[in-house]
Amino acid sequence: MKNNSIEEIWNELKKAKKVLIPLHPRPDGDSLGSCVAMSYALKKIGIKVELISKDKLSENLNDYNFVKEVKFGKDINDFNLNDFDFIVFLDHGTLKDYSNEFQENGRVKGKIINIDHHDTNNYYGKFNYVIPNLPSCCSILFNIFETVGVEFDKELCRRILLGICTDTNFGEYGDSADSFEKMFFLIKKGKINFQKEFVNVINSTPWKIKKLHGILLTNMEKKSVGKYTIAYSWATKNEYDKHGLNYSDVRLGIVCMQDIKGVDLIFTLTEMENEIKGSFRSKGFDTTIYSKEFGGGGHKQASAFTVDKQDIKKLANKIIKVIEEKGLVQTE
Ligand SMILES: [Mn+2]
Repeated sequence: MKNNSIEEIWNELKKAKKVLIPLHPRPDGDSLGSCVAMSYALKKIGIKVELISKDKLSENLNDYNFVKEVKFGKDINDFNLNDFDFIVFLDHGTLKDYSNEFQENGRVKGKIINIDHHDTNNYYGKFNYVIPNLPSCCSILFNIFETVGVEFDKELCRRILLGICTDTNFGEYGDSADSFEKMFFLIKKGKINFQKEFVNVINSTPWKIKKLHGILLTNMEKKSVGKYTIAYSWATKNEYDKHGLNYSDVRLGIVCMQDIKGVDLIFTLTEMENEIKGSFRSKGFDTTIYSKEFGGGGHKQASAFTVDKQDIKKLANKIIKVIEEKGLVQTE
């Protein structure tokens, strides 16, 4: 469980002719931002890049012009990996969403560069650079590009800024000093119209997400665990189907419950085609101790898991039981 140095990783990358960069499943703004930023920096030094995403982005992210560089609906297994010198995994806390065949292929492991900020990351790459106390993967890329002397032109600034803004909610979560320092630099250096290009785009909520919020707020219940209060809710496929949500949209559901006064921990369950997606959020308590119990992970303040389709209310009760057993553990 040891990191390689930034220089070591960059020197390896520089030798490459072609690399594959997959966005993570159900990609968010940090996944998109870090992948298009890395792709941009590599293309500038003459390296060919294949940028792919199995899943769609949430609707508001599609407004960014660099989205056109991503080939959607493509999986790693759609490519002959012999054609690539490296597969660069950015913002991937785990590879467990990829097929076993892919993970167990030793030849593939030798090609993996792992750059991430999830504390559940198990250093799955040949080359690893995992910094769990940085609040976004784009924050790590900022450090990498700064160290190796990549020029921060307007386009690179925009791409990195997207990941920082979305993963930290404009500097609110995690190491705010790190986020604000980098946001300040990027906005100034890139001469970016922050409100128009970032705040208004990221904060605009699509109709279908507002409808999902409505379902979640209606179903919401609360429960006392010791001296703490948890709030939770769920949305079944039946309830939201007519609004046409995709996997990436679902993660935006829980946002509507984050500001309830007197609530210490929240979770939502959303039924998908063949599985149920669970999300946890808390401002002061570790959520990963529960999500790990259901095969998931993420950050202490925000984590998620996916389980096979089952009765959604029974699942909610199972989760409450786990929370009662483990108790609430303060993050600091
Ligand atoms: Mn991230």
